[in-house]
Amino acid sequence: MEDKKRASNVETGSDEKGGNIKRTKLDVQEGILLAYGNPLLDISVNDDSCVKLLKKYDLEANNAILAEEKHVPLYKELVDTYPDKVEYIPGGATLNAVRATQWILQKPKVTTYFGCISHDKFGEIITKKSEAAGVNVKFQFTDKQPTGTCGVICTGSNRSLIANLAAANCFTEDHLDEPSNWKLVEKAQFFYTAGFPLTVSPTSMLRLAKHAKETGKTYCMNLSAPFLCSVFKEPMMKVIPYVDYLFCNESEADEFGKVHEYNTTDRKEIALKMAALPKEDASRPRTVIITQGAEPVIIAKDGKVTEYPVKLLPDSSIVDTNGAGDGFVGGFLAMLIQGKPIGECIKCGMYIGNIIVQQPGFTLPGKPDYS
Ligand code: 26A
Repeated sequence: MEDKKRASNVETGSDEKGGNIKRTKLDVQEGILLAYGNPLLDISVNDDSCVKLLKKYDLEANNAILAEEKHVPLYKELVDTYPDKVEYIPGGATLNAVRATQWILQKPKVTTYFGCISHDKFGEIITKKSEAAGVNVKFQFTDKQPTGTCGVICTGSNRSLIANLAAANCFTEDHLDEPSNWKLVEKAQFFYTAGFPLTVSPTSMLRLAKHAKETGKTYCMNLSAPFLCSVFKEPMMKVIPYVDYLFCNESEADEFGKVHEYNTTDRKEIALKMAALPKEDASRPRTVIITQGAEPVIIAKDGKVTEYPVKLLPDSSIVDTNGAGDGFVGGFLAMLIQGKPIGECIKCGMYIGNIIVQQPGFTLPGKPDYS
């Protein structure tokens, strides 16, 4: 289906205060965007003295990894060392993104979210906050593991993410087969998964991606972390042929370029090569979107590259960068699902990214002031 057709119910009415937002409220269809991810509760500390912990646990200042045995005591140590600074914030990259989409659109249940949690306190927090944000959460539940957590260590403008997936790791494809859930899949026109679920249920991603291709819908994915590009290269490369919009940040693009032996450090060239990777539905060329922090966003499509400069913030207004990329995706998708041109998708993505870096963790303040 063409983007234009999808957006045929979008009016171009008079520009009231909050223009685009007001129109969106009326027009964008419930359940249009369906996402699958790892629901996690972020246990976040923002303090420069955390560099000691980074060293102790052999962590990079700016990375996202799966927790290993050696990281198990980290979570308690974070809480014990910084009792007054630790914050519990709903996270999980995909869930963050759809919360951002909801925040911009201010209309309940435009997005549907699948993931696995447990019936426990952290699961309850994630559910309450996501529902309050307007996300139609359809969780799978397990009693084998507690709800997943993610240690977030913010030092300066860096963030180190150490995910203990626990219940999130128990997600199974059966959840899609549940008839009421599959109805939601059929209702959706757009799909989004971070790259992270590649470590959990790549077959679920592939199933959604194939459904999107067969029905002319749009599939969007994120590379999400450098380790996914190398360690999970095989499942990733099975999904990429179905991906219409591929998001990543600078470190993921660099790692992707290395793993695929692109023999260049020029990110525009990497973006072009990623866009030109084989595609199942070749009639709809892939768009690659590379965010680079304060550097311009790179877009590659159809053998062409465009750069979009970012509005720079003074260092003093940056609180922490955790979730900025997810916020960018959420804003981008909020416009994409309305059939808006790419420039508007990027503008809205940047708007949210800019707000997120000025907040602790993935927190969205009040209502958007976006037009
Ligand atoms: C499989 N891994 C490593 C992960 C994650 C993750 N979400 C899903 N799976 N590692 C970190 N995150 C989330 O990324 C957000 C920031 O982009 C964190 O929960 C954090 O909210």
